[in-house]
Amino acid sequence: MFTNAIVRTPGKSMIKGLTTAHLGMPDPELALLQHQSYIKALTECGLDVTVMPADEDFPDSTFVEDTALLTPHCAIITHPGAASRKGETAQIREAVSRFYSDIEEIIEPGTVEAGDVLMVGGHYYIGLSGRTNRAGANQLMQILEGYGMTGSTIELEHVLHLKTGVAYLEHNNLVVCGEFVDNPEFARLNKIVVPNQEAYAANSIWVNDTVLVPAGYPITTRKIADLGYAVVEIEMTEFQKLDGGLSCLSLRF
Ligand code: CIR
Repeated sequence: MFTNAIVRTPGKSMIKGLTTAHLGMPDPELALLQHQSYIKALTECGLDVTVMPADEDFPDSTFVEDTALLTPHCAIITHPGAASRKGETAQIREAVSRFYSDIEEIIEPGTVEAGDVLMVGGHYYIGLSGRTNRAGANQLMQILEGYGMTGSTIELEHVLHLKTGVAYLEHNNLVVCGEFVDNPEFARLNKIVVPNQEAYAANSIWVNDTVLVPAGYPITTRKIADLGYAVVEIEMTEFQKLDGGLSCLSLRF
C-alpha cells in the first residue's frame, strides 16, 4: 500500500517541454486543471499528497517520476539523461529528505530516469533507453542489491521510457503494449494486452487497488475493470502532448 505521493505543479514554461508527440502545444491552464483532478484522485485513494510549487526554469519538472526512485528501503535520486532535466533533482532531493533518511544517488557517467524503472515486488526492471544508460542501470542495480532488492535490464526499441509501455497493477497483473507484449522477461506475469490504438493507456497506475487510467481508452479501461479493480479515468490530454503519462506525474510510496 502507498501512503504518500509527491507531485509538482506544471508551470507556464511547460509549453517548452520536450516532446516527440505531434499533438500541438499544451495549454498550461487546462494542464493545471487536469493536474488538480489527478491530485484529487490520489487523495481519494488514501494518499497524503505533497504538492511542490511549479519551477518555471524546468519545463518538464511536473514529470517528477523521472527524478527519483522511492523504494520501501531507500530513496534513489536519479541523474536524468535529458540535459534540460538534470537540474530538476536538487529540489526533489529536498522534498524526499522529509520522508527518507537513506538517500542514494546516480552519478555521471550514469544516467537514469525512473520512468524507465518498473517495480514488481522487490524486483526492479530497468529500461535501457535514450535516457537511461548501461552505467546508470548498473549503479542502480548495485544500490538496490545493497538494500536486499534486485534489478535487471530490458532494452527498449521504440518508446521513450519502459513505463510508457508497461504498468504493474500488483496481483501478478501487467498491463503491456507494443514492443513489450512478447518480452520473455514478463512471461510469468498475467498480461493485459493494450491494443496499439490505445497505446497511451498502457501508462496506467495502481494506487491501493484503484487503477487510474487516462480518459478515452475504453478497451483498456474495460479490461482492467473486468479484473476487479476500481477504475478512475483522468483527463491527460495536455500532458500527453509532452509524452507524459499518469505515472510520470507523481512519486508514490
Ligand atoms: C520528457 O521528455 O522528459 C518529458 N516531456 C516527458 C517525461 C515523461 N515521463 C515519463 O514517462 N516517466
